[in-house]
Amino acid sequence: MKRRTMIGAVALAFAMSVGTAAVAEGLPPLEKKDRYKVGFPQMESNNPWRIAETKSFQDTAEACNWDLVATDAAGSAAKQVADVDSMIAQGIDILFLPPREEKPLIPAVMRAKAAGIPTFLVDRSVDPNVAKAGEHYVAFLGSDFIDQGRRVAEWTLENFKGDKGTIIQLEGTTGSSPANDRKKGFDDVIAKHDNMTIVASQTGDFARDMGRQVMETLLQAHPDVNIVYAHNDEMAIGAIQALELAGRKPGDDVLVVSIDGTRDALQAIIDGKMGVTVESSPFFGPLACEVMGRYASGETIEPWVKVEDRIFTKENAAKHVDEAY
Ligand code: GZL
Repeated sequence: MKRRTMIGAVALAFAMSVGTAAVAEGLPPLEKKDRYKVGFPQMESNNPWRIAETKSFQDTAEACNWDLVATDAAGSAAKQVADVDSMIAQGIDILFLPPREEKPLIPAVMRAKAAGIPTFLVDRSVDPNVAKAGEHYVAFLGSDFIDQGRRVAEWTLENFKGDKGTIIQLEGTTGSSPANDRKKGFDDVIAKHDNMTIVASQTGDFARDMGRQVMETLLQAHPDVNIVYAHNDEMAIGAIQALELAGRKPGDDVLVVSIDGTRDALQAIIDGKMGVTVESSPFFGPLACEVMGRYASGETIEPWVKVEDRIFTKENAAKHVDEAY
């Protein structure tokens, strides 16, 4: 650790002396070398999206000369913090962190920086009022979750056939940046339309079975629901199961709309049970490799390396279902 901190300080002094912008003020540099010890502390593996993301890092490791240290926090932010601290102690060269929730991982991000380890946040971010890209971590690699929520709402407004929309919202993991922002993006658009009402909004923790259970409960309280907005496809599939168990016909008397682009969601769209899913790609391995290479070459990385998302509907789901995860 001491050696690494000293290298960091020397590298920073060199960069400042020759006037290059090799690293933004205070960020640990990444020296160029043949192989890197890369930390990837995954938050959980309870859904196809998470599994696809982890596989993307594993599949990239050899091509990018990584000795990958990957862990699984099984849905616990506290365990994810412990996993980060363990990786710091192991002397990783770089950290790619998908923070499960916006706040609990911030101290670990600070400890990585103090240890001279550059951090990139992938797929979720941290509270921007506390930790900032370019200062505490290098950059966030991920989608625009507000825009995803906005696009789902706009598609819903264009394609809902009824006069009055009665909406149930299934939120993602409480305190996570995708849940916060997908809610904001959707709610802000819906609020502008008097004929659309969100009658309930509750977390299903991005999980299929919890999504099903929450939908069963909310359906009892709101039998007049005719739109279900799920923050991810797993909860949307769970909601479809709950609706069918209750004798409803998703796609006919309830419009189900979602985000991610999983294989099961594309199949549900093909089967007429889901209306739309806005893509949120889990394939971060190659992007992490490319951005890491730029950083090691001394480039200043933009604070948000934004991933562009497609939209899947009955017009194109069949074309893409075979490539889906
Ligand atoms: C989005 C990611 C979300 C997915 C969910 O980048 O954080 O977490 O949308 C996953 O499926 O659980």
